[in-house]
Amino acid sequence: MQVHPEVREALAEGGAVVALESTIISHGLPRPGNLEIARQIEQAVRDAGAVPATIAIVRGVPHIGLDDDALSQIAWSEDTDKVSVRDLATVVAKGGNGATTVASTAHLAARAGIEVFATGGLGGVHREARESWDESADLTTLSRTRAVVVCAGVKSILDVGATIERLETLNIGVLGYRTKSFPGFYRADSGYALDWRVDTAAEVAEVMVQRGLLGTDSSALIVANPVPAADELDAELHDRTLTGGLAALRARGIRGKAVTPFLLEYFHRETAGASLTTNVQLVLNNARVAGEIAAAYSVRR
Ligand code: PSU
Ligand code: MN
Repeated sequence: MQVHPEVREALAEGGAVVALESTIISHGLPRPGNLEIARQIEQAVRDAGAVPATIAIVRGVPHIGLDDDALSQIAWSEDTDKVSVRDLATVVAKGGNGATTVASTAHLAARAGIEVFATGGLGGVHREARESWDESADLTTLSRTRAVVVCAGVKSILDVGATIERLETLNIGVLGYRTKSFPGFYRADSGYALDWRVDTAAEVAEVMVQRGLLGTDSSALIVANPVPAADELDAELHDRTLTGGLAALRARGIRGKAVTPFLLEYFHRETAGASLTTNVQLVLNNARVAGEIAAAYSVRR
């Protein structure tokens, strides 16, 4: 693994570091604007007082923290694969480029000693999973990976209720950040209630300390941070686009790791960019909160 000098220094001093995933950049946001958004996400982490570490495989080397060249490569190159945990060794062995999902980012971050991680939305249980068996490896990986993942819940393209049940089974804790409702990604409230609410980064840091003391930190903790009300996608537009996207998915017979990127792209196209604006704002918001949590936790240690 190649750890960026700035990240290595911060880790050595027990400073605040936030891991960022790269699939969201390569497969979740449209080119060419994705590069500038990736830079803004890193800046949001910095503004909150932490060092960003975007994670990706560049020419066969896992990178923890990317310089601008590597970030451009991941954002713009056509030959960057979406890489889950099971693909990591193969992409490295072949010397390829890989954008890491929540699962593989959390895995590499934990190996580098980074605990706090920001993303947009988690993968989860897909609708019709009873037939397709499509459940993201994000869930199983987070069940055995030490990480605090700040996200805006899961997209409504998934079976939200089933995903919440799986989080419970897999010992993945969920804290609502200033909410007692599980966020619905493009919408602030998915309609599902949460057991726990926290209101400050310091409160999350206290939970992190207690996880360590109690030995319950071998699985992940989700900090569910709703999109700000001003940035929500219109409810009616959301529902209409969701129905259309799921129908298009079925009609085209799309399967496996292509499902999530297909639906994201469908949303961006069909809402004429409105879902993209929501998506960018919620990621920036998550990056900021993750930075604040990492900063609060570094003070506690
Ligand atoms: N959710 C989003 N945007 C994304 C993803 C999820 O709102 O870009 C990406 C993340 O990298 C996540 C991955 O880990 O999709 C999940 O893919 P799958 O459903 O194939 O496991
Ligand atoms: Mn899947």
